[in-house]
Amino acid sequence: MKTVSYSVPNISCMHCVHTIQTEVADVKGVKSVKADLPTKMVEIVFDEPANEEQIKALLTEIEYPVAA
Ligand SMILES: [Cu+2]
Repeated sequence: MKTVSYSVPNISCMHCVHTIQTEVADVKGVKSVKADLPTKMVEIVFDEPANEEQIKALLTEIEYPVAA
């Protein structure tokens, strides 16, 4: 099990938070997703077969790219 924390600058309202949580939770292997509006951070707990590359690619695809 792995926990990652990403800065996602595009988070601007509760709708963003909801979209991110719903989309990332659908990835196989993801255990929990917590997006936070005030800090614009997303904390994700996952296990195989999920991986960071895949999660970051998904966030980019839904227009919430992780800050470099
Ligand atoms: Cu929003």
